[in-house]
Amino acid sequence: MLIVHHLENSRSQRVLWLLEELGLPYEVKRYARDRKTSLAPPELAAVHPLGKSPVLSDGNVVLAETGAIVEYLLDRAGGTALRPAPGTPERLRFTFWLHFAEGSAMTPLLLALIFNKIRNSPLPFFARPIARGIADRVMNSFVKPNIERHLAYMEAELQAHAWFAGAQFSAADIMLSFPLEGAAMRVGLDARYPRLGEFLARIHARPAYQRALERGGPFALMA
Ligand SMILES: N[C@@H](CCC(=O)N[C@@H](CS)C(=O)NCC(=O)O)C(=O)O
Repeated sequence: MLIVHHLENSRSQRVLWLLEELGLPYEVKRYARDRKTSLAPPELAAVHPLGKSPVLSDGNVVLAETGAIVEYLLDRAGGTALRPAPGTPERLRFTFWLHFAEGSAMTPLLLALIFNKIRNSPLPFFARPIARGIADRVMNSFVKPNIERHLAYMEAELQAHAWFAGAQFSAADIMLSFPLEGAAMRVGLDARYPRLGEFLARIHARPAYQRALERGGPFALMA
């Protein structure tokens, strides 16, 4: 039996969604974040030494890293429309976007989360302007420009293709949902990114996405 070790409000939501799209049976083991630090509880480190989510167990297999889990599940499902055929331009696009999601898109979004936290943390009054000044400078000079560069590229690609890999919905769209939901929450998807906003509306309307929310529990990303 496939078991998804699912941390609330986290990347593991994508694994539940993929499983619903594939129609594979699975169990969900839910974990709550620490209320103060938002970190994963120690029980997750008992499942996998990295102590992060998602983790997938399948008999003797214990696998971390969302992209690896996605590839594992696609292999396990056999022929599926969620991964384009090898040797096609769509397959190369699929591979690119699958890796881009965690390899590039998430980095500045994680930095935005950290610097927003620093900016809003309770500090002595004399330290507050210094902390805010540093946070704002890093956000404006490095973090936001990188997020905007990524969003502009994704927007342009969706102007040319219905989905990220091409004409068909694929697991690459599932991988990109998390950085795009994170960007919508942390920097907002303004009028420069109409296709990205529309992409989020389209994925949220998918029955499998809705079913995954029911299995995983409430889903709200940290600002
Ligand atoms: N690149 C990894 C990132 C894993 C990761 O950072 N997961 C977050 C959930 S969004 C986590 O477990 N955070 C809690 C913690 O670090 O304690 C993946 O895609 O699986």
